[in-house]
Order: sequence, then C-alpha cells, then structure tokens
Amino acid sequence: MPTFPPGLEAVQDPGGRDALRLHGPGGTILVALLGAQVLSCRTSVGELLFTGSTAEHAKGKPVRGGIPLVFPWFGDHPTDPKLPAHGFARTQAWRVAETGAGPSVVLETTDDASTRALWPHAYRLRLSISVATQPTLRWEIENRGDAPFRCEEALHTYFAVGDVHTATVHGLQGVPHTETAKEPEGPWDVRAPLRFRAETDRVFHGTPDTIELHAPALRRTVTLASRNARSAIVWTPWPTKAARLSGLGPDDWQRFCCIETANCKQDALQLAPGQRHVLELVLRAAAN
Ligand code: TA6
Repeated sequence: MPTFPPGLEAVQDPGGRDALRLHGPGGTILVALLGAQVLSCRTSVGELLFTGSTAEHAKGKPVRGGIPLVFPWFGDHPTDPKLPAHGFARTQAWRVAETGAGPSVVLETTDDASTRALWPHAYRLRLSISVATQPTLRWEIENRGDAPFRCEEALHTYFAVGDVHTATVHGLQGVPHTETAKEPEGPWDVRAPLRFRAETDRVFHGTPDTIELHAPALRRTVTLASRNARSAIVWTPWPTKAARLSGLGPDDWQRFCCIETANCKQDALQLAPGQRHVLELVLRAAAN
C-alpha cells in the first residue's frame, strides 16, 4: 500500500465500508473503494453531490447518489436484460494504486473471472482523484487484451440542486439529443437552457467541454469542465419513476439532477489492444 500524504486518510463510509477522505485546497472528497464511488464532494459552497435520503451503503452495492461509474455499457445491456444496468465497474473492488501530494489518489481495478463472464475482455481502469486545486477526476480505461473492444463510460454524477423546478442546465442548447424518458414533457425550446418540467432522461451527443448547472435554490452555479467526453446525459426521474428506484425518499426527486459526463451510444469508445483513453472532469462551484 503506497504511503498516504498529508490530507489523505483511510476512513469508513456511513455504512462502515472502506473509503478514503481527501482534504485539500480544492475541497474534501469521500470515495468508497467499492466501485471507486465518490460519495461526497464538499467545497466552499457546501456539498455539491446528492445522496438519497434512504440510500444504503451496503456491501457490494452502489450508493444512490455521488458519482457512480458506468462501464462497460450505459443503461441496460443491449442484448441481455439480466445483466446489471450500467455495467459492473461500480460494484467491483478497487484498490489504491498511487498517492500524491495535493492530495491525490489513483484507484485501480482490472478484469477478473467474474467480469469476463459478463464481458469477455481484459482491461484496467484507473480513477485519479485530486483536490489540489479544484475537485478533479481523471478516468483512464486501458485495453489489456489482444483484440479491440467497444465500451461505454459515464461519470453518473448526482448534483444537489435544492429544488429541481428552478434548476437549469446551460451549454447544451441546440446540441443533438435523444429523449429517453418514459413520461417526458411535451415539445420544449431546444435553443433555451434546459429546465425541468417532467421526467427528463436526455442523451446529448457532440457536447461542449463546459456545461453549467445553475441551482438558484442553493444560490450556486457548478461548472463541469470536461476533456474527452463526447456525450452528456441529463436526468431527473420525477415522482413516478423515482418511486420505483431504491435509495430515494418520497421528495428526493425534487432535490437533485444528474449531469453525466460520458462517451456512450454512437460516442462509445473503440480501444485497440494497449490503447488508453482518459476522460477528465473538473468541478468548479461558485456562490451567486
Ligand atoms: O443515466 C440515467 C439513467 O439511465 C436513468 O434512466 C436511471 O435508470 C438512472 O440512470 C439510474 O440508474 P441506476 O441503475 O443507477 O438505478
């Protein structure tokens, strides 16, 4: 186990599961080793992430909230509905590979017999987390096999918004998208900033590197600055779908939206043997 620099400590999460806390100039991040799931990201404007009021921190299961990692497929498996939605990276055991001043940490996981039974490819995933300046995630996917593979990825970030009815998302105006919600709102102005009037599950392709979330109920704006993400998904379940989801209390749907930094569907990655891809997300929050 690498040495831990100042600001990095091994802790337990609210469910007693192994986790790490990073505390530095960019804020304080709590990340569970299960799934390398960021559970909390506190900055000068408070907690940026949402966690369901009935979320469980259970052995072997992702937590409803924070930043679950989606890999190697997004959503339901394309051919086998019995396979776990959003793939299996978020339920794998990850380990500390490197640590650094700042502090920063690199968590790592690789394929094993259980993953190869679901997806027959060799890979290494590395998630680098830093709070040296702003909260920064860098996710490297490496093809360790001897054949090319196609995979999808997403940082499935749950943002606290206070009141989803007044939150707006800026930067996706006019970007090609598909609405996949079961009960979406009627026609909306695609040239206007995105606002929430019904279940929203919108997949955008050819996205800009900067997206802004305005959360007036929390008097804050969060800027998502990404590199190498060609897709984004904006999701809020609204009450009907929320009632079917674990980890959400009756009114939780009003307090979050997901803005997911991704490469999925037609933007899926094609990695040759030995090829690596790095997706980066920097979060900047400001009071307003
Ligand atoms: O990214 C949006 C989405 O695919 C929604 O359709 C909803 O299913 C959400 O992810 C949560 O998925 P999960 O498997 O974490 O419950």
